[in-house]
Amino acid sequence: MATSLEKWVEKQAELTKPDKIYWCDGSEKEARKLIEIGINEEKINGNPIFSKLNQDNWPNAYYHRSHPTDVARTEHLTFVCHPDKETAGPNNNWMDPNEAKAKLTKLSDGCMRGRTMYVLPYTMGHPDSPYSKTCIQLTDVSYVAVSMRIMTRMGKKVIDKIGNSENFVKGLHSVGDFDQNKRFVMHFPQENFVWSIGSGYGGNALLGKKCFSLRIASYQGKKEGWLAEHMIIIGIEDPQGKITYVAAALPSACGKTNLALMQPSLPGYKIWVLGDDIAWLNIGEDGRLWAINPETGFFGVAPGTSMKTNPNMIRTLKAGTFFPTLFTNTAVDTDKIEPWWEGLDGEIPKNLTDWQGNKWDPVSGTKAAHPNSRFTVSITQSPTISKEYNNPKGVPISAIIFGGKRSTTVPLICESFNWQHGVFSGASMGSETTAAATSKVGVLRRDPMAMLPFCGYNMADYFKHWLDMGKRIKNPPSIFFVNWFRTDDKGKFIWPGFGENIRVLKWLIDRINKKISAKETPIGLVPNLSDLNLEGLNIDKNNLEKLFEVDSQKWQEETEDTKTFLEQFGDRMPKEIWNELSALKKRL
Ligand code: SAT
Ligand code: MN
Repeated sequence: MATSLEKWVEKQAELTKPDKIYWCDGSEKEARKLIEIGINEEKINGNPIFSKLNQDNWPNAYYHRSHPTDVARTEHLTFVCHPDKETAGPNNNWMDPNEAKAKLTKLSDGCMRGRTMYVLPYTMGHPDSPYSKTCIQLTDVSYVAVSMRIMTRMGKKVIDKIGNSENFVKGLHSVGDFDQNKRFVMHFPQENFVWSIGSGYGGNALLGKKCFSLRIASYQGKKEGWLAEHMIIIGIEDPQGKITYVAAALPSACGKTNLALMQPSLPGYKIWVLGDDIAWLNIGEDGRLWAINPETGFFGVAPGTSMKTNPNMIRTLKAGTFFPTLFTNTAVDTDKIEPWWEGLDGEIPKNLTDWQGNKWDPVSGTKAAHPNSRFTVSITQSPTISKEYNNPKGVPISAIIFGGKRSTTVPLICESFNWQHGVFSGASMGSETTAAATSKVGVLRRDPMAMLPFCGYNMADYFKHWLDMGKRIKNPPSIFFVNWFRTDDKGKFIWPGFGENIRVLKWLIDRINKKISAKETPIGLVPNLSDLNLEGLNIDKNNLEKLFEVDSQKWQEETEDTKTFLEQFGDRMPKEIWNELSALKKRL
């Protein structure tokens, strides 16, 4: 007798009509075979899916060039299909589930013809974790199968675990014919189901990532009493060897990965990485908040990554284990057959092919690597992986950091007065947009908790859930706000960032440990300059003050913008959030 899982796969195959169905076992041998298939058989736009890079300098590394229209998340084609529109909220595109399915059924009819359907069994989270989830994704491209094997815990055991139950998260993915007009990423939270067609790009196609671990999982968390967040997880070790665990939310392409792999500039400090993108936060038996990273890899932005900005990431990329390392839409040095991107160390190679496969002309003014070109690499290759990484329980979180990319207004760091105030600060956070999504870059948008594109339900209910969680956590973490991106009169970043950010984290740890006081401002607590270790930095006094300046006029404008944003949610917005806004206005 076929299991529920087998029946489900069969049913999807009847619709999509692949030539073959291949059940992945997650083995190393299989990954090699999939890469071979990507090199020799499958094609995108007439090009092979993978090509081999220089194995001496970049061990086990492969190059992938996407369809030229398929380079980032497509938020306008991403839908959350609750039965009613209000549950999806103004923060999501909504379509009636039946209508969405009818639409996708039509588009999917025969979409895998001539291709192989790969069945990917995986868990998000350690299989022994009480917080992990069991999942199946179907896909018709080796690139996605290999990427999922890096990013998740994939293996045959998952199939045994599912047995004949229906209790697994389902993902159906096909690249279709890459037609943007037939591209959709549809979520069905009531059914734990994601259906994606027309794109092979990470956030649209690796369905365990944003689609499940944030959009669907955030809704599960709301029902089950936990949080799925767009956060890194790190352990900060001080010179005495004490490790403080912190989770931090920043919008896509705002330096999360750099923070997660930071090589601190202050002697004696170390940063241990547990995750660079997603955290699942549960309340432990001890009344503290515990975090696990559901993923097992980094899908990071390549441009700007170098031995100067993120040495630990370069080491990770070059570590070469049995996991392949993928580079997508970077440029390629055609002499050395190596990946290249703007900001990489060393001289610009003489002969480069750009991300679209054309010979690159340095005076053309174009970028050789796509600004959202990416690497996919196993976290296990990181020299700074935390010893707690595989702990099924996760790690206890002492602080939550929210951050955005703001050239003005927002100070380098600011501590919230309490949980409710912190939730309000997170809810009102704004950030300048980046190349991680296909929209205009550099405009300010409100991006609460860096979750605007990823919250799978009405954000008013989400804020309420955060407030409720706060009441249930006996020892809630302190909440902080950071902004590495404030600029001077000439438009240059004031704060050096990267490894120097440890100075900001040190202040945060000193605050948690109640070692120092702080200066009260209308928006929260900022450092007394004397408590910050600024030794060896060369920032002029004016600019230094600017880093912590809270300009009343600018903040009044900020509250107006926040008010307009929050008003979209109407009566559903918890009154605590409005109370915090009024209190802030009064303090200003
Ligand atoms: O959405 S992705 O996972 O592809 C990357 C990001 O935007 O954070
Ligand atoms: Mn992200």
